[in-house]
Amino acid sequence: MAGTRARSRAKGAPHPAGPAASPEQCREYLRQMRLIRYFEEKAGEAYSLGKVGGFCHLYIGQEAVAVGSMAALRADDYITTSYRDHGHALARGLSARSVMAELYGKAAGCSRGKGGSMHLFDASLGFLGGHGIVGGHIPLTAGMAFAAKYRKTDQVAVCYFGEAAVNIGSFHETLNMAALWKLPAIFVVENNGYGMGTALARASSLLDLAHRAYSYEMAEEVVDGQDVFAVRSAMDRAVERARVESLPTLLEMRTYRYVGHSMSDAAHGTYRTKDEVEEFRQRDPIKLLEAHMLEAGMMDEAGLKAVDEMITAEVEDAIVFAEESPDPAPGELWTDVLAGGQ
Ligand SMILES: Cc1ncc(C[n+]2csc(CCOP(=O)(O)OP(=O)(O)O)c2C)c(N)n1
Ligand SMILES: [Mg+2]
Repeated sequence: MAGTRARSRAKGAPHPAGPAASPEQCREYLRQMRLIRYFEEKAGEAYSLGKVGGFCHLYIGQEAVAVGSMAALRADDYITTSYRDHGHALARGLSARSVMAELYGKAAGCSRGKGGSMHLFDASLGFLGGHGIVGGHIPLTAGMAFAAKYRKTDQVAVCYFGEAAVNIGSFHETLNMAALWKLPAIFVVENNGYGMGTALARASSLLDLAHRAYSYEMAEEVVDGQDVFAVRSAMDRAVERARVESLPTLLEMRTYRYVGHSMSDAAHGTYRTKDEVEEFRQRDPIKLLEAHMLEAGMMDEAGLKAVDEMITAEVEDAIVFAEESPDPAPGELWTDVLAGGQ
């Protein structure tokens, strides 16, 4: 079946026992993943009600990738991502209020209401987009890595993108340059099996996408993107390689999105079956983590409920905040739009 080989690890083996994460760290992973999941569900609802304009691409199913990988970063590292960016922004520490307000196009949004869902930014957190052009941000990330190396700051630049971007020319140009110039960059391909409605096998001659790194003599790793611990440990290795040795890595995170590509296609789309989605839901990253925590005695049902209540309150508060916030003032129309422009 189309894309089966490339997605096999997302179905993969049961959750590995005994990951080296403290109970506190596990609770924090769970809090962030549940926050993203609920935020996305409510963002989808707000979009359907016409309260959010433009495009909206939800991250439901892929939460372990953003959460596990961001946990390995330092506060001054650089991050770029694609239009499917809400989860990355929240995992990086942008507040639910500032992200929701941005979706609503309000002045209190992280991009002052002018970026919307696909263009979340917060330079103070090194979060440099939110980019709508497939693969467009990959060379930008190499520039950030180059800046870090040039200034000898030992910062790392991380770039998240979907598997459809690996056939874009700039991906290859950037990987070549990053390897040649030994840049402290980490390229994280989130292989969810589909680029819009096109299965990977219909678009790529190579299904093991991490192997693309071989062409550039770059380190690579295939990772179970549904397992937050596997994501974290692969990212730890890549960060060390970047920060200490100033060398790039390509990480292929095998994951799956449980909802449509964007709000314009049906829940599971016509390009895959309900059964397929159901099969992948068996390895829901949140359920896997919860099962581990319950089994290890780190959390009981009451503890899970308390996490739920906390994140529900946070997201509900973000919605009220977004709804009640003012639109950008008309006088702001030309500010922050063009460098030096008025
Ligand atoms: C250069 C370019 N071509 C086409 C598009 C339209 N487009 C938007 S998302 C998308 C699919 C990308 O899929 P993938 O990279 O796998 O990321 P995912 O949506 O699965 O996260 C396409 C073709 C675009 N935004 N930019
Ligand atoms: Mg994809």
